[in-house]
Amino acid sequence: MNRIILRVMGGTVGAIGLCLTIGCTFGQSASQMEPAPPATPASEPATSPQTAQTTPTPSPPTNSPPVLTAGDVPAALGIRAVTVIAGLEHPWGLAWLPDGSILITERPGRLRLVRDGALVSNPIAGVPEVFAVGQGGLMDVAIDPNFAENRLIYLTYAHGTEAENRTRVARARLENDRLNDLQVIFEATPAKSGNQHFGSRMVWLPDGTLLVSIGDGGNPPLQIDGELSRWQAQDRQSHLGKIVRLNPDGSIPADNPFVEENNTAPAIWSYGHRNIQGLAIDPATGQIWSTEHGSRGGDELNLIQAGNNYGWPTVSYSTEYATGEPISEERSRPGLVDPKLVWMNAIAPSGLTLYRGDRIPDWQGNLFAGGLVAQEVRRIILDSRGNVASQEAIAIGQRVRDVRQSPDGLLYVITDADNGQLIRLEPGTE
Ligand SMILES: [Ca+2]
Repeated sequence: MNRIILRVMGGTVGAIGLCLTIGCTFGQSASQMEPAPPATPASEPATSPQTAQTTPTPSPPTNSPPVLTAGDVPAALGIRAVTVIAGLEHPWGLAWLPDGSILITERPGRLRLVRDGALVSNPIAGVPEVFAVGQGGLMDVAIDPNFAENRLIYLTYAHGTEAENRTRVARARLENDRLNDLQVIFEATPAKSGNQHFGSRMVWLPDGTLLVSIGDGGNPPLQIDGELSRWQAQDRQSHLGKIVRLNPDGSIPADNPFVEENNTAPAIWSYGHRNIQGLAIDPATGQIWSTEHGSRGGDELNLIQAGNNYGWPTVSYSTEYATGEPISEERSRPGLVDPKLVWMNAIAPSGLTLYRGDRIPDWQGNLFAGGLVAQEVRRIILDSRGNVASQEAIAIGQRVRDVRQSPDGLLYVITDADNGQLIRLEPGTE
């Protein structure tokens, strides 16, 4: 890992300069820099859908080199974490209903309801059967923008077997605490083996279409069609390693970026992704942000625009779990979009939210990224051009699976554990 860091320092002076201005620490101990690779590569991760309130007017992306960061960042001050609910089994995603109650998925395959501040003891009935192994299971939950009229909710989940599985999206009507009229609206193609990289975050665009992240199929030695599964991310006939954009019934929007091209899956919105588990929209600007796991190190924050190629695995800052060798000798290439931020040692980014609440004015327009390995929420402060200016850490002390803004303008976190928690972040000390 030292070798990798040195190469960064030797080759990306501009980025280091930026990094120094935000207090990145390249001098930490080897143990800090090189977290042991998890037996099941770590962490995977997350986000739930938010509905934008305004017409998007994204500012043009800038081409600054990514900010590279490693090690600790300053602690956020004046924020306390309050446990609201405990006893959730590996919760993965959450979404608020119009009445203020909260739907929370549990990865083993249950959909829970928090009503009036208490966990309803019986799970919601009617959830589809899921492939609940490794990183797979019941994943994200999203509420239809017209939920008040149609009662529709959307679920992402892993479906199939160890030998052959896919990320699916289904929708159903939530009526009297059960799901009715369940309908599978999307299934990623091709099928893959193993139990890694299901992606699965959902975000609504202001035009009523749905973005869904799909993972690349898994780490070596997993293969699809005779090559490493990770290369699916560069195959535009495959849904793996992509963000797809769907109409609410699963049909393909006529203005998706590749609908006119031959030999390209028309659902694709962006590609070259490894495993996006954080996906968020800025309701003020319509900008779409994502976080994705690198292999070993090299986790990324990206600003997503339709039709772009985000590079995996052609270019990457991360290294192989098994050998520590670079995934690629190249970290950037013309035509491939660079990340905005690279966590050189993994935080294992999970859920992502762009804060537009009014309870904590200092947080306006900041990104909040959960970290599974980091066991914290990273506050990411953007400058007026949408580039990363600085970061702070809100310690949680547990693997953070998702972070969302609540309707009342605070942030809520769920933690990835047998006894997972729903935690509220609010102004205060102690
Ligand atoms: Ca990338």
